[in-house]
Amino acid sequence: MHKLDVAPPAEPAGQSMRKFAFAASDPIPRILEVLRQGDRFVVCSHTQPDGDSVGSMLALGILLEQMGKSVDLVAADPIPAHYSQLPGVRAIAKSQSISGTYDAAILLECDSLKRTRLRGLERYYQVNIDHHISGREFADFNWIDRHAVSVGEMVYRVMRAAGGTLTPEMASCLYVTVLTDTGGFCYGSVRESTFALARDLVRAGADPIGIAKEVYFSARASKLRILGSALNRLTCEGGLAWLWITHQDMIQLRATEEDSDGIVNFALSVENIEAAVFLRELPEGRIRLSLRSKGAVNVAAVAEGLGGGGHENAAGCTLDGPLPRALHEVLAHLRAAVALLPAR
Ligand SMILES: [Mn+2]
Repeated sequence: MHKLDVAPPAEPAGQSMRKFAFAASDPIPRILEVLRQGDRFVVCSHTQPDGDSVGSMLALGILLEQMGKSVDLVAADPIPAHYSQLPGVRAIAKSQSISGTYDAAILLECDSLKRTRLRGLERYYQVNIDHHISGREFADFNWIDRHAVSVGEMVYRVMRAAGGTLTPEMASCLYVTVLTDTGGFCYGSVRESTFALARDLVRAGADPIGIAKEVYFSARASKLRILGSALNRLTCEGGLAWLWITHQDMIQLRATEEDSDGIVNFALSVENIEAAVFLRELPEGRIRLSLRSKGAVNVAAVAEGLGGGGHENAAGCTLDGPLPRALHEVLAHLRAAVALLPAR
């Protein structure tokens, strides 16, 4: 992979050099036209990258290299530890801005340029590849497939259409996208074709056991201890579940912010719960809230009402402390949202 800012000196830096002309109207042939017509690409995804963002960036990077293109992979945040063993992961540059010369910027699983927290992207021809319900057509070219289990599945389809080679490295990266975005083949858009895809990836060299071990069975002990603190406080009432950790807990258990990722999902996993909230006291005393719902409650609307945002089923916001006050405030909003649901 090329390093950032290695633009050829003959051309002005920091802009897209090409205009793309399309013969096809289907998204995959059009994406292929962009990839074939361009020479230099930058591939980005969202902040706090997850398995789909990391895996799909890496797989698309491998495909572009197979096509003889130059590609930079850039993320604004560090790659979480459980994806650090993925092939080629060190090629992902951590940066806050993009300034090289590229024919196009390819944005994976983002609903806006802002979602990347990378400055400078507006100068480039933008390709948006996403599979979220909340996906938005913000780019020059948009391909949103809400039935795809992961953006990795979409990259896989591009790879097949391009006549690329499914190497063991690419297969491993794509397998991670499918595994994590379906919660281990449990949810999302899982269907028969998902298993056909997984089979193809395993046949090409992805190691399902090794990958599952990295992703699900390599947690730091501090992650489980902080989870334990939160679970001890789990409270369920009227379709809502909530739990929290204090800054003091974080210090005592030597837990990191990454250790607290995903705690909210345990609250949501309780039977008869419609929505869950996890509160984490920040060092400066403000409170970070993660909201989740199983579908009926629009937690994005709740978060927006509190100055935050997100997706219908996964959202967040930051409130002033102290913690009991923030809890009281979010519960008032959530109870109002649950009260609007049809009787169960
Ligand atoms: Mn995804």
